[in-house]
Amino acid sequence: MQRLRTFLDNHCKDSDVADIIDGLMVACKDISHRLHLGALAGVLGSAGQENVQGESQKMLDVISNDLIKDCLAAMPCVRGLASEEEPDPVACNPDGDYLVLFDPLDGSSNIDVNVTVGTIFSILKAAPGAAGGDEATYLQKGSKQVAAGYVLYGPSTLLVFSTGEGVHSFTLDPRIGEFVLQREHIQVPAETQEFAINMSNQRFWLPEMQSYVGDLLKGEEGPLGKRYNMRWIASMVAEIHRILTRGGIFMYPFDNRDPAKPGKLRLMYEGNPMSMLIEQAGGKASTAFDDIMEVDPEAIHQRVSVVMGSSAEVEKACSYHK
Ligand code: FDP
Repeated sequence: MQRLRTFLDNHCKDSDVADIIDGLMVACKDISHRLHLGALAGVLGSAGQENVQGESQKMLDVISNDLIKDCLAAMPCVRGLASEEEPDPVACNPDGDYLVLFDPLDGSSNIDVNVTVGTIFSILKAAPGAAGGDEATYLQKGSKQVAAGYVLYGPSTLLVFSTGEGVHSFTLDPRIGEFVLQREHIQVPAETQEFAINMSNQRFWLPEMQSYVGDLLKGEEGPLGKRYNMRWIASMVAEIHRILTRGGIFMYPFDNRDPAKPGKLRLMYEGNPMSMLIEQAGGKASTAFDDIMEVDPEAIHQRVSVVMGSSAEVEKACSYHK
């Protein structure tokens, strides 16, 4: 049995990054505990307010955000943080070298129905002298991430992360309160017969995406020559975890439902960290036109079109957009 801290000490070149991941898990264990208590913890339901994206916040969105914020702010190596639930980046310790971006509780519309949700994080190096509250210092491409990961709160609580040398997963053992190593160097199979997309948005997608998904639905009689199965959990962490476990393709493409919101997912704390994990595991992550991790960010809460998973299938989806 290998504990998370031992693994980080042996595998992380930078002890600050090890400290951040280890420290974040203090908050994530607390979130996990509250989620598993559910109604007994009195934390279900709406917080009665909206976040910066205009989405209604759940009580647990707010609690998780506060827990992670407090945890990071206490770390000397963290210069600043940015969260889905914070309108602006928050300065922490001026001498810290790192910026942490996170979605405290992704898939939170699933909380009240007791379905898997997760915390997503991305770690970037801060530019010398930049202030932790300065948005510009966060606007780095995904390819600059020094680490990324998620914690999945499901039947068991899992941590999956990469520091740029493969993807590893850990399971929280509630009997000892520690994350223990489960799988090292996870690989996504290149081929798949499973796709995930919210089909109710079909009429709003680009014609190219409609044509690709149309061909998936034609199965073995269509041009792709095989029968596909579909999954939609409506929780990106659960969806990406399934793909890291058995392959698949996950898509949340840009659509024309609301011109002010061309896509649903956020680049800096959803698209980029998940892309790093998928690519470190041998998969591909694209906007359908370009690599997600090569998108030049213009704002902290920027949205991105997402097509990621098994490499051969992502390439196929992208070929419809050429
Ligand atoms: P949620 O809004 O519940 O936080 O991050 C956005 C996200 O969930 C993803 O986790 C999930 O994949 C997607 O939105 C679900 O979108 P739909 O509501 O369109 O199904």
